[in-house]
Amino acid sequence: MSDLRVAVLGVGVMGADHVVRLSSRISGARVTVVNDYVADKAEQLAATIPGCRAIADPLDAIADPDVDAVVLATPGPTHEKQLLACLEHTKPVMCEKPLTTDVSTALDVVKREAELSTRLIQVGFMRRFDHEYAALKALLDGDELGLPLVLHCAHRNPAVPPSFDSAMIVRDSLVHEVDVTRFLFGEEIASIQIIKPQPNPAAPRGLADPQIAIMRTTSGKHVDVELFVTTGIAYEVRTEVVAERGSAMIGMDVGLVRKGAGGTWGGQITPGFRERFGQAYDTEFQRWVDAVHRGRNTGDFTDGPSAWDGYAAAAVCEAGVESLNSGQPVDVQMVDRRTIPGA
Ligand code: ISE
Repeated sequence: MSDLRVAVLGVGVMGADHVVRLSSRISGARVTVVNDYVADKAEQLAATIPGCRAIADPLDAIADPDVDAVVLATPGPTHEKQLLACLEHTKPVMCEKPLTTDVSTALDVVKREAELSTRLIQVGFMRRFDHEYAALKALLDGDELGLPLVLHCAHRNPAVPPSFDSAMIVRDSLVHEVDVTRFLFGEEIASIQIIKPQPNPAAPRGLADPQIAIMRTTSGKHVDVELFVTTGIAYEVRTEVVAERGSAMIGMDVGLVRKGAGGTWGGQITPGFRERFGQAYDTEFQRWVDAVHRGRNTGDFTDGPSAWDGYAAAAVCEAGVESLNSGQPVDVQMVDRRTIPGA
């Protein structure tokens, strides 16, 4: 079987990571094209990968005959056009979140893909591929814990870029817990409220950080998430499910525990999401590449979160941003999936 020829669009931190991943750790694929709005960056990166070229226009990169599949790590506002181009050329695409930046364009993408009666779009919610999340999901799918009732989460970043605003804490950070909730519980989120406690004095002026998100699923399960993106410490993502017959927690950072001089003991917290979820990204990409190879026979070029999952997350985040401004609980507005055959 010949290697999948992949174009990586957007080679900032995440995209450049994916280029390295596809070129060194993933089997069955190689990067043949890179693109970035900073042309020099793409050209310099291409020069380090045998058989890889930089193409200046993202739509030309998608259409290129030397490209079988596409990775989008470009800024969110460019996704809609690029996803539609992938659909037009029938090229499988792994799209980093967000699917698109608003609910109506996300729904449009879902409908356009459904019209093709094939699955080409996978959304990069990588936590579903993390060993700990996968173990938690397996536990919940068995019947040992009984009915899950409550989900408690903490999502802490050491720092965020200066461009990060209060709404991005919802759209860029909380979006992962939105997907985790839908993944673990297998149901949609019906309402969301964002509470703004006293802000961290060390946070940039005007940034509402920390935030507490309270969500309710359609069957009435409760989810709370502490979001705190300027801790100055390290990267912490903890998730605890409380169920009918017990509870389970992941994200304790319990790797190597050392006991040492001075009667101290302790270990290491991961510095950032690329380290914490490195294994998840690798697994996600290997499974995606394998699915794209299989897709020629199955018509499904994905193995993970779909365009619908991207749309559902956008709908919850939209309601979350409304609540961030009003302080009130907001109902999530979503179309009924059954009205879009094939979605
Ligand atoms: C970032 O964009 C990510 O996607 C990380 O996974 C998340 O933990 C972080 O909060 C976001 O800013």
